Amino acid sequence: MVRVDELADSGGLLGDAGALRRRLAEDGYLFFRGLLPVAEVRAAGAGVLAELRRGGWVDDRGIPSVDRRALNSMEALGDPAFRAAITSPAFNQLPYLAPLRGLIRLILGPQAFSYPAKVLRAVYPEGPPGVARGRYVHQDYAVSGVQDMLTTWVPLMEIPVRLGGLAVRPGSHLGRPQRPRVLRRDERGWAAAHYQEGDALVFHCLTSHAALPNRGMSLRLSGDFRWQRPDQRVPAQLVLGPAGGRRELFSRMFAREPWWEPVPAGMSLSPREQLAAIPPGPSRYFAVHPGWQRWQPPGGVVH
Ligand SMILES: O=C(O)CCC(=O)C(=O)O
Repeated sequence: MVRVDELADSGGLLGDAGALRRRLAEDGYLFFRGLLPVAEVRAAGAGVLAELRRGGWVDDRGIPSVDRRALNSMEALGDPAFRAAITSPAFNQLPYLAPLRGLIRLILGPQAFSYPAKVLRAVYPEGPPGVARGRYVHQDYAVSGVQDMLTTWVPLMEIPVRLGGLAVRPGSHLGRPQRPRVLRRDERGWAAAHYQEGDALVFHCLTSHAALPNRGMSLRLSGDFRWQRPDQRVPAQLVLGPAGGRRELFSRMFAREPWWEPVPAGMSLSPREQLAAIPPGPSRYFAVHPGWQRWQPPGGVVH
């Protein structure tokens, strides 16, 4: 098992934009215990699990199927049960909940928005063949090509370290870009937590992170929700969906829900490969390592 340090809880900084930005600039991440209402997170997790159970991913006792249905989320999207889970209202609602949205807006600015494209992770206990992409040490700048994009990683169930939650490397946002590699067992300097429903981990797009191996007996369920300011270029696929629809992804399904908020009007959308091919510009929060001027997007998708 990888030995990890405990994430620092930034709950005491809630409401203080300056202090939150300073902590983010120092550590590259912010962690909050119990930020989100447990009932909403539990409903999202239960809804996701119910869909996956219907599709045979787990049995009635929650034991994962012997045949792994998918290693990564992209592959999982080919499965109707996973599609039902990722399009469920309770899961989609999470980034629109006021404690999370309000927190991110305090840090990024009042117009910051979450991409309608969200990532659901249903990670099987680790075993060959292959290693899930989330297990590679990587930085999310490759996902969007947007400087100062923030990722929020939200556990949809209790996730002890043994079940392979997310680890971040504090301070790594101040370093150079990393080549993707699977996090080694003997590495030091990483931090994670025994996550509970309601917790949220926020990290900067230059912060190195990787999922720990799932050495448990159940699927690990979590969601990634990403955020940016509208006055920067916006990756089209994260707003319109991977197939490049004409309208905001999910707007047809959820526009009438009381929690839905459309992305800001008049933004400038570009293909994300184009944005992610360019080195990041200056950050609003810290001095970017000059090594980023030689940034090359990783060959394969590793987030
Ligand atoms: O949860 C995982 O497996 C990986 C998450 C991740 O890489 C991310 O949120 O960017």
